[in-house]
Amino acid sequence: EDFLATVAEKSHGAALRGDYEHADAQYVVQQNWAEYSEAEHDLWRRLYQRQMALLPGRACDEFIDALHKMDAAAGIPEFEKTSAELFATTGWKIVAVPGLIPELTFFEHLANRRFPVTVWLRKPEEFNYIVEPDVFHDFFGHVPMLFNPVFADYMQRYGQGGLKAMKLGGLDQLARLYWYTVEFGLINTPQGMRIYGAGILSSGGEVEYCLTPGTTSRHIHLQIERCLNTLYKIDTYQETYFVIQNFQELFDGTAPDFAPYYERLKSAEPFPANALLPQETELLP
Ligand code: HBI
Ligand code: FE
Repeated sequence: EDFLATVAEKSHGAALRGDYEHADAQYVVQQNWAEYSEAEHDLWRRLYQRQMALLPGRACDEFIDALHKMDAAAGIPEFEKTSAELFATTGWKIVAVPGLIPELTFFEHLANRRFPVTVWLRKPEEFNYIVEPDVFHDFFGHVPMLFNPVFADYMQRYGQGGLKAMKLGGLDQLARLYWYTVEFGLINTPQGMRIYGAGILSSGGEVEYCLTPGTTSRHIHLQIERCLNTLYKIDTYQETYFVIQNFQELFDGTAPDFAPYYERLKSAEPFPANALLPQETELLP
């Protein structure tokens, strides 16, 4: 609801930043890597270094291992290079986009194993917080996880589900699943709870916050229908983190037909972002 509304507004707003007039029918543009300034490459390096000082021991191994294989430390990467490696690994490609694109186009890309990566980089004054995904959020936050075969399959299935949700009026619900998994998801591992959500992996403060015990935020095991019915906040740390045991659980959770979920939920009052239901127990980060 509010996030989706702002996506629409932001898509318009981003048009002011993005170069939509050179986009094709699927909003794909050239990255024009040679046009990035040295100052932008330097900002990228500072963002990268900040994250790499925080993520070891907090990001899941799948993210760290993939990132080490991508040479993304030296400056804003050339999408083509990583796209070829990604395609050879999980059949996904990177497509360059001017910024936020319409839901339908976004889902169509995911359903065809294409991940849209924004071409512009935030301004230095947006170092700590950005309202629209930029190249650092999309490339650093999202692309490494697409090297994991099971997560890659989940992302494609999410795209297919999005196309279906648009026909069934389930967009609001499905956006919550994206938000609480792809953007802000946590995963349990034998070494403890770890981060796989791009929104956290590409941010500063939330990396430590989400794994700090004793905060007011909930950590509960992901239950798909409950997640589809849980509101989220777009401009504060999350009040609930949904935790999975493994990526297979995500993939399996999206196997069933969601139509009955949408049917039940469209007349239901969504849970507030900080809800804890009677049968739920809090997991300790
Ligand atoms: N466009 N480029 C881009 N990146 C996104 O993450 C994105 C989008 N458009 C819509 C959107 N996300 C959300 O509405 C998803 O929940 C579909
Ligand atoms: Fe994102």
